[in-house]
Amino acid sequence: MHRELGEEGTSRRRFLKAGVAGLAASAWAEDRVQLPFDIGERPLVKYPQKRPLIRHTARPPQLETPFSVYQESLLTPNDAFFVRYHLAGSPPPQSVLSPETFRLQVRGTIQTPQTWSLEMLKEKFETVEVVAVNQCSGNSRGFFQPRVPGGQSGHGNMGCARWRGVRLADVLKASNVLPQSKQVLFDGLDRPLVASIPDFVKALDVEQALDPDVLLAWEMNGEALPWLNGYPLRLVVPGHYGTYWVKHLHSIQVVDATFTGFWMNPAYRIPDDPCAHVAPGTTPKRTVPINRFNVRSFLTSHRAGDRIQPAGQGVTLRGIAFDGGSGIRDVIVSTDGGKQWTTAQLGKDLGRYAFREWTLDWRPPTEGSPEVLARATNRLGQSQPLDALWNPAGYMRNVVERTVLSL
Ligand SMILES: Nc1nc2c(c(=O)[nH]1)N[C@H]1C(S)=C(S)[C@@H](COP(=O)(O)O)O[C@H]1N2
Ligand SMILES: [Mo]
Repeated sequence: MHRELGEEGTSRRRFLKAGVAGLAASAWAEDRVQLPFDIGERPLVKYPQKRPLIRHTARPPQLETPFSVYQESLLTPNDAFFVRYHLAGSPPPQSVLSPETFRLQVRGTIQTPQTWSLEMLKEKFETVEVVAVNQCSGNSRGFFQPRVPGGQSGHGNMGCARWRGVRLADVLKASNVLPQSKQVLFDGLDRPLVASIPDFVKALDVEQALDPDVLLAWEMNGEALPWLNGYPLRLVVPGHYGTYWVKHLHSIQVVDATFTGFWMNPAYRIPDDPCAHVAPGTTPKRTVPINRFNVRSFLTSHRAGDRIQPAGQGVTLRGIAFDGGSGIRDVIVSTDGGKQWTTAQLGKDLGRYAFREWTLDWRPPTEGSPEVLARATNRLGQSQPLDALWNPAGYMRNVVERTVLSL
């Protein structure tokens, strides 16, 4: 059974651990957390440059941000930012990621193939910044009913950071993209360990790749990218699911056809339907590559089961909302399970790709178990469904979440 929304359990149990898995710091005991669904128990594990995070798999490392982090600050600290990899040969060892020897190749249907060092990129092109959310397509997959295969994650496979780098468009223009070009392929330095697993290569249409908001970034929240988040260079595709944000990026290839590599087809595809859903248990007739985020919002100030403190006084409910880049128009909040709704106050605007804070001053009732819902609408008028939509890969959950509090 689901515990209503909420978060990974706060009571930690200590388990004896026989050895050290993967890159995790050596430890004989590990803390464990309970994500708020069946089969949601996971270890909390510390990796280099990271605080203890919720580990889904060790090889490759897949680490989820504990939800309490979103209450801490609007920008997700680097040491708490989630980590996602596909290939067993990930992350590439630090020894091959030296900024001195690192090179980015640009080739394909362009007039001028180029090889860039980090230094040269920084010197030659204008440095720009964007605050943007990175969210995995399967964020919140663990809540899907009926269940679907794939990482059963809570809501912590998302984060918002200030990214700094150069525009991909500037780098492509310096190579003179030929008119027949259709797509741009991105490859990182991680590798499959067996030949049957295809290398992780992602494609954007040329028009998307020339969007001035797409960056080649080396910095996150004012520091070099952490090793596990793509050091020394990654693609940042604001408003688009994390699958396109290729880490340890070392090769850009412009092509004159639609790329059909495994990680574009059949992987990371959604039903070709405005809401990307099909009836539970069925298979979509047509699919398209996953692309922009739909609208989401979360309560971050309180967790399921939290007692409202101090009793009998007004409290402020606080949360976050974001979408695929139009920006948040409004957030409405209900504290009675969805009967009545009040418009929340929006916080500082860090840009149309960022988490937008919302707050609502509220006087709780004197009895009962208030059920809090938040529903965001973006500037295109798109909002969140009250009933969860389903698709076979467990992508793009954006139902209005419910949090039951106690008095
Ligand atoms: N090189 C490389 N880049 C990658 C991936 C990968 O497996 N290898 N996974 C992608 C996916 S699916 C996601 S959700 C994001 C996660 O970014 P993060 O690990 O920095 O949080 O990285 C993307 N970039
Ligand atoms: Mo992802």
